[in-house]
Amino acid sequence: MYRYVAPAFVTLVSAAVHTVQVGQSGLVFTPQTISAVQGDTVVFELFPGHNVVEGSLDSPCQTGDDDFYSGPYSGTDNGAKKFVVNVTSNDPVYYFCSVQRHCQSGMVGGVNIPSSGSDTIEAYSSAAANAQQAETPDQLRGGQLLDDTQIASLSSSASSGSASATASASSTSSASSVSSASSASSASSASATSAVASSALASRSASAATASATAGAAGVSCGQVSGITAIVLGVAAWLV
Ligand SMILES: [Cu+2]
Repeated sequence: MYRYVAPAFVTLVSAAVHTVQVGQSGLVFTPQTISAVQGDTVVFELFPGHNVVEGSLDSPCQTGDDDFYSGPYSGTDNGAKKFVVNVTSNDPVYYFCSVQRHCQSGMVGGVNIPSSGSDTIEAYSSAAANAQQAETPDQLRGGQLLDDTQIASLSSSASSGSASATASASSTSSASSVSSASSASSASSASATSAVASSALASRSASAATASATAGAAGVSCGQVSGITAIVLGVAAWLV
């Protein structure tokens, strides 16, 4: 007599590409804050006379050794200079423009910034107003300058949910530093875990993967480009 055993292993990967305009509308990041999850990508479009430097809430307009910096604006880019940073955790990340007194004037922004309490972007902005001087790193770090073709391929990778988006996102994660430490349990790994649990229950059915993919999509907050990859590996074994 044969028994049909078909456990399904599901890996769910979601990635979004978020675009932030740096100085297109004056001394502001547009949007000022975004929500992103580990594995997402942030594309900073640099406009004349601005840059983006990662900082911390405790030291407004100052940067740390592991923080990202876009490098200076070259003078001819006008939004064509795109600095791409990988989101390596779900923790808040604060950043500012270090040109002249832009930071003190409120040119600050962030990822996953609390909307209430003492850590809001307004709190960072008002603390920045009192900073003596904005700090500019010596050279670009913590991200990559990519051209439109490379950005497009990044976006299409994310929307098709291919493994390459994940691979390129991880490849620079050691150098990049959207946050100091990656959290042990990301939203995506949590989704993957629940997907495995669901599929174990559903066993032979692909519906578990569909349900989990829907749940994962709900977690993609920016939504400019989102991709969901559900890789279902069904292992069927015929046992005597
Ligand atoms: Cu600026």
